[in-house]
Amino acid sequence: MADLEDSLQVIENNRRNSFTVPSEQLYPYQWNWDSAFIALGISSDKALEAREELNQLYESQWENGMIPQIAFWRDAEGYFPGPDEWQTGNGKVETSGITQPPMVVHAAKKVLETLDDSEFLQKSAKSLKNYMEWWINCRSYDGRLVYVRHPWETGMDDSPAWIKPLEKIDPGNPEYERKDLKNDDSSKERPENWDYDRYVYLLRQGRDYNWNEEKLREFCPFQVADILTNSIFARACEELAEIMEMNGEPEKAEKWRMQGRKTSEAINERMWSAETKNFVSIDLWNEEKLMENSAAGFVTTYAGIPDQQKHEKMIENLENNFMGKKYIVPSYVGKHYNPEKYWRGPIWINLNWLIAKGMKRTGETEISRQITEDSKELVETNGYREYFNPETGEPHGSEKFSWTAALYRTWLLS
Ligand code: 2M8
Repeated sequence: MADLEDSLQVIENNRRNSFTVPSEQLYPYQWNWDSAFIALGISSDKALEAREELNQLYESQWENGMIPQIAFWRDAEGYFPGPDEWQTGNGKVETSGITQPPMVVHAAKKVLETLDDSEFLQKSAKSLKNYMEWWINCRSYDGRLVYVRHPWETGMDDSPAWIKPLEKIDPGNPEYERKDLKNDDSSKERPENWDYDRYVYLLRQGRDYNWNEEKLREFCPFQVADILTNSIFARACEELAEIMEMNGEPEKAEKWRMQGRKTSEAINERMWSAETKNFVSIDLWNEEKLMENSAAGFVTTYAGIPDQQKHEKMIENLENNFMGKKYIVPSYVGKHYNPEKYWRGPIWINLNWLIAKGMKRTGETEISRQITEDSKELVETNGYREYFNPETGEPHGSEKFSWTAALYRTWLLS
């Protein structure tokens, strides 16, 4: 039976000293946005552990401000690519050389609402400001939209939106051994070798350029303004402003509020597709909109971005194309839809959480309620699994998956 105590148990069992692994089975290290969702899920009743989770994440931050996607705090078997492949870190810990969506700002704000802790406030303010500045300095051409240079940075690894930009890459025949294909199910559900060859190509290119962002801006073939990352970034700007206020820095707060507005405006101006009736990502090499109908577009509501007209069209798309399934919200609909394949259709609890929150923020309370109810039912019927088939509710991927347990708790606690 899923409940507050049981979900906490999942997280505690996945905790390794000061951080929590997404799941021991598949992902035995600390992941950036997973840790943020985990901290969020325990922020109100286990705030000290949530603080520890985030402090540990801050410890992995690079001198240039980037908080990496993975921090390899322990030796573990069973994950590719591990530290030997990335060959980088910050001197304290080996890490990957890329990042993930900046959910950590929201998580830190939540912990700061529960804990009166000036040391953690100062530490968060400094670390998060450096991280957000890194996005603008190293990952933006116009100071408004930010870009990613690896599908793993988006968190939605094999989203069909990445097919076109990845098609431009000829990876040759890279040698590597995948470790994620643990059984027949994962072989069917995880990304294809076609995708992995290109993931590895981009990783090795980053390594060859010594993770130098300026050089990679010149040469990296995958440079995408991802709609999910930009939406989370816009909201993170608002919340960093609040953290700056708490920390007695009103001028910096104003600067981040402005940044949030600038990013939101650019999203409305540049990332809307009238044809798809959704916000979409852009391939920055040729300014091409990546027209796939991904649930990532709905996350714009999480930052209150869509103007009225676009909002209405987008809800029409959501109702007509995403809500016909038994459970909502499938992560993608369209010609590459597969209800059991990783980020190509299954329901993910973190995406549902972001969309439910966004729908509430933008006045779509009934849709928000429905997403929340479906998500809870999926977990209560099938356990804290990594993803779910929207047509049958059948669970897939890792068992006892940390962010599923953590975000389920936020619904029980609200
Ligand atoms: C998945 O991504 C990793 C690479 O980062 C992988 O497939 O090996 C994604 O679902 C990502 O969003 C998530 O953070 C990570 C760990 O849960 O797994």
